[in-house]
Amino acid sequence: MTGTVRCVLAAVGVLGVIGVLAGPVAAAQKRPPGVPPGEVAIPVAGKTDVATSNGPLRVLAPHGPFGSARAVIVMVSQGPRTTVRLKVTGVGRTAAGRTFGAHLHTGPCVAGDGAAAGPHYNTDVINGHKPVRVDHEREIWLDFTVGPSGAATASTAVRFVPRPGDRAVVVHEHATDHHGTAGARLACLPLSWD
Ligand SMILES: [Cu+2]
Repeated sequence: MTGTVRCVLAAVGVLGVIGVLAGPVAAAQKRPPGVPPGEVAIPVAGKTDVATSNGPLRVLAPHGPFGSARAVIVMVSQGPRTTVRLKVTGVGRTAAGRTFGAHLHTGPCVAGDGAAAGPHYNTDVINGHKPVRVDHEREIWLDFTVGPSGAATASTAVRFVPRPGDRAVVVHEHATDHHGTAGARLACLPLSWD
């Protein structure tokens, strides 16, 4: 399945989505909602906003290792906090051991058009706070290191809730440095919610 859904789920649904991310993508698509074995059930009061995306990475640059890669993103917002988890599979074996930068960007994920994704989603910029600071607390950074099987996971937690939109998680060629820079845009996955 390619695409993005946004929904409001009760606690069991949220845990189901997180459980999906915990397992292999192919198996997860067949797994019914619920808490899989080994998952810790965290009580959640009231409603929680969840945005998910699951599908092939869209290639932004030729010759990268993401031509056959897929990803799952789950973004859960509760009150003022947001947790995002990313799982990537099917990365080319030549990339094993490499770390790639990944961030939520403000614009959409358009194959072959890395510029369409726009800048990083930065809560200071979005809310007009100055001076703008660039770090993992004000942006959603999901750098990952590829394992020998071509899979990787990343997660982050921030104290803001990104505003709705058609956005992209962009994968870059290098790990993110302290300026928020990570090199060329190699691939992306769309993430939309409203
Ligand atoms: Cu980026």
